Amino acid sequence: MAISLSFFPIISTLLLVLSKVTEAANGTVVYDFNIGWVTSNPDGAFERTTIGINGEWPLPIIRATVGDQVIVNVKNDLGNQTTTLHFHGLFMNGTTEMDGPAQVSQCGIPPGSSFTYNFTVNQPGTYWYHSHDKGQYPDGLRAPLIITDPDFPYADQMDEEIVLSLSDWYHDQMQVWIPKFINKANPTGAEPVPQAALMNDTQNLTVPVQPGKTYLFRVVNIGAFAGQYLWFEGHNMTIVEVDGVYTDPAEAELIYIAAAQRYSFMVTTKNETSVNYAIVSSMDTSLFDTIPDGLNWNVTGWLVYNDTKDKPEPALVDEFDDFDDFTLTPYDKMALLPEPDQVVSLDVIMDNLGNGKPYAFFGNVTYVSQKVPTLYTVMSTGENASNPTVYGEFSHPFVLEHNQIVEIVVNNLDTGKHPFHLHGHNFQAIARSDEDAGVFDSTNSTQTTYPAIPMRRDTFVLKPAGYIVLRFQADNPGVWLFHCHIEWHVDQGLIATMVEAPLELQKTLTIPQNHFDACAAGGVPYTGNAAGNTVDVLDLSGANVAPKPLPAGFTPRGIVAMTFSALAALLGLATIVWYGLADMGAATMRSEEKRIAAMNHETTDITPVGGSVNSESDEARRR
Ligand SMILES: *[C@@H]1O[C@H](CO)[C@@H](O)[C@H](O)[C@H]1NC(C)=O
Ligand SMILES: *[C@@H]1O[C@H](CO)[C@@H](O)[C@H](O)[C@H]1NC(C)=O
Ligand SMILES: *[C@@H]1O[C@H](CO)[C@@H](O)[C@H](O)[C@H]1NC(C)=O
Ligand SMILES: *[C@@H]1O[C@H](CO)[C@@H](O)[C@H](O)[C@H]1NC(C)=O
Ligand SMILES: *[C@@H]1O[C@H](CO)[C@@H](O)[C@H](O)[C@H]1NC(C)=O
Ligand SMILES: *[C@@H]1O[C@H](CO)[C@@H](O)[C@H](O)[C@H]1NC(C)=O
Ligand SMILES: *[C@@H]1O[C@H](CO)[C@@H](O)[C@H](O)[C@H]1NC(C)=O
Ligand SMILES: *[C@@H]1O[C@H](CO)[C@@H](O)[C@H](O)[C@H]1NC(C)=O
Ligand SMILES: *[C@@H]1O[C@H](CO)[C@@H](O)[C@H](O)[C@H]1NC(C)=O
Ligand SMILES: *[C@@H]1O[C@H](CO)[C@@H](O)[C@H](O)[C@H]1NC(C)=O
Ligand SMILES: *[C@@H]1O[C@H](CO)[C@@H](O)[C@H](O)[C@H]1NC(C)=O
Ligand SMILES: *[C@@H]1O[C@H](CO)[C@@H](O)[C@H](O)[C@H]1NC(C)=O
Ligand SMILES: [Cu+2]
Repeated sequence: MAISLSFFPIISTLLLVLSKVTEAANGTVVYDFNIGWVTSNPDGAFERTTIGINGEWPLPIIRATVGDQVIVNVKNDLGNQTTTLHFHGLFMNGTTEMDGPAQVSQCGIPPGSSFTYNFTVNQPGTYWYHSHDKGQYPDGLRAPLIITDPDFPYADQMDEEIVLSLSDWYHDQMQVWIPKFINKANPTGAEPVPQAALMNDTQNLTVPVQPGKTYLFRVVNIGAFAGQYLWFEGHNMTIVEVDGVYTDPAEAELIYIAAAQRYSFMVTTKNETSVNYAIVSSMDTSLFDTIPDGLNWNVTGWLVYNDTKDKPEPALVDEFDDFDDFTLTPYDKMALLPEPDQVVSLDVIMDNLGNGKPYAFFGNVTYVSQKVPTLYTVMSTGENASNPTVYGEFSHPFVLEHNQIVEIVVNNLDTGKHPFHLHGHNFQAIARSDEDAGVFDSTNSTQTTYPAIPMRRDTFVLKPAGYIVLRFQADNPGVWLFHCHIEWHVDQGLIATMVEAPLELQKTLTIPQNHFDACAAGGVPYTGNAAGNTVDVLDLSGANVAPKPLPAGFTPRGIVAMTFSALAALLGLATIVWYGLADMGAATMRSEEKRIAAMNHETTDITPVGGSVNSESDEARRR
């Protein structure tokens, strides 16, 4: 894989020429990104159209030093899709308008338009940037972002730094997948299974190492869906950072890195160079409803001590005994936050709506993007900005008061794992149940006995049919999403919106003109409530809403799944591979849809798979 050399940032150090005092001279790092289509073939199996930057893919790593001003000038050259960039894990403290999610803190940048991200980085460590629009980043628009720390506490224990990304990889574009996935023909919501796993956007990666040295690996899972088990044969890892939070050193043989998570760890090489060692990353197949024939869910690389020697095949691992991140201790020893002022309790539910398509819900609400970006609603609704109503029911808003202690409880009523991510903050992860523990019981003292020094990060895995409890302080006025970082589940609506200190924001924030220009160029309103009503902001008529649910009493997913199994059995299919259904013939689809229509008391509306099945709200939800 060619790695582009054409992206060296223009680093202009602001020399304090006029002053004889040598204050910290912080730099400005400028990146000019033309985002456009290129082709790539990272798994060597299929060349596909991919989103590149300045004509290249893999994408450049964004690098800066703590204290720097980072400016990313984006020009959208995609021609046929809007785009945005989110800088995952950066708090954007004081610059929530730079956070990136489309229809949340900005409008999607329309083709042909430009947009400037401008923010100061005060957090050291390992991050990444990615599109936060239309489920788009798995098409290639994702890469690491590294903030160097002159005061890195483990600097004296390491020799060299190595950035390593892990990813899943799909051969089709998201705009092809999403309508097939959120489709009546896929009632169980089986997520598309990736075609390959990648290490640094390639396979068979070689990592040249020297004996007797300690390398700091900064690993980022930039994938769309799959968590990855990672191990280095013959070497242990000493974890020192998770998601930008330094930790006390913790030794691990094998770690699990969910989509969007980051780990930094030190690996000390051996003193002799006669053998090379495999590095293996294995996609978590428990997330996949089916394992297609021929799928290799592993990707291998090597620590190469001597490139004239063999690169050995990795030994098989029977069971993954992965390190438990809940046991980590932050290096700064920040204590458990006090009892919460506000508790946000969210139940994860995967279910169908009346249109027969599969969605994801917090409680009874599946997220739908609103007509006006939520932040712009904050800025244009005056005192009503404290009233969640103005943001529209389907942005699933929670208004947080400035500096409140907030606790988020997430109960998993689904049987899959979900890596939950909060924008704008790290949270303390104060409880995580095992699989199948059921819902959190705040009256049970065993469950509410929290660590005195909880681990913190920005993306944390919720186990199947279990719960997590998170705490943070609302000390960062802004509009921040809380969502599962499996991109399919984002597309299905597994998102809530934290509107933090809106009245504070009105006092302090200025939205740059080029942000509004992007809205205007795309014909997107940028004042008023979620529905674009500027006169009566409590009147939400016309706001984007989810499709109607099935009538009460039905358990649609069960019925649909049953109907489907029966049909499948009739057709003599051994297994249901949903994306194969496109070829199953219209007759089958029709019976299933009639059944749903009957339940709905609606007229049958039969649309071929992959055809024009997107309702307006499906379109709206694809951010
Ligand atoms: C990596 O090596 C394996 C085994 O030789 C091969 O099947 C695969 O295509 C290689 N991948 C790339 C991207 O070259
Ligand atoms: C430079 O960055 C450091 C670290 O974030 C910060 O403490 C300091 O205030 C910054 N100095 C200036 C002049 O902005
Ligand atoms: C957008 O353009 C790219 C590059 O030509 C193409 O591969 C893709 O199919 C188009 N996508 C849509 C949704 O039109
Ligand atoms: C970036 O933001 C800083 C601080 O608000 C401002 O001084 C500077 O002019 C901005 N730069 C650009 C290119 O927008
Ligand atoms: C991964 O790619 C980046 C450039 O994109 C490079 O800096 C880094 O060294 C690579 N990592 C390894 C382990 O080769
Ligand atoms: C790795 O750690 C495990 C458990 O702590 C230990 O048994 C093993 O010997 C270590 N391996 C190496 C190569 O240091
Ligand atoms: C390598 O050699 C150094 C210096 O002799 C020694 O301190 C260290 O323990 C050795 N490391 C290993 C992995 O054997
Ligand atoms: C690498 O292996 C070759 C052949 O086995 C040997 O000649 C050479 O000295 C080795 N180099 C190192 C650095 O160990
Ligand atoms: C991937 O690696 C795991 C762990 O060693 C192994 O059990 C599995 O068989 C491998 N899968 C493939 C397709 O090689
Ligand atoms: C969700 O439940 C609440 C409380 O029962 C209700 O007010 C609201 O209308 C429901 N929303 C949806 C979308 O069903
Ligand atoms: C309290 O929680 C613990 C741990 O989940 C559980 O084992 C226990 O049964 C619960 N006690 C009650 C009274 O529910
Ligand atoms: C944001 O900045 C304010 C003021 O400097 C500070 O009190 C607060 O802790 C910061 N919050 C975060 C999440 O960085
Ligand atoms: Cu999820």
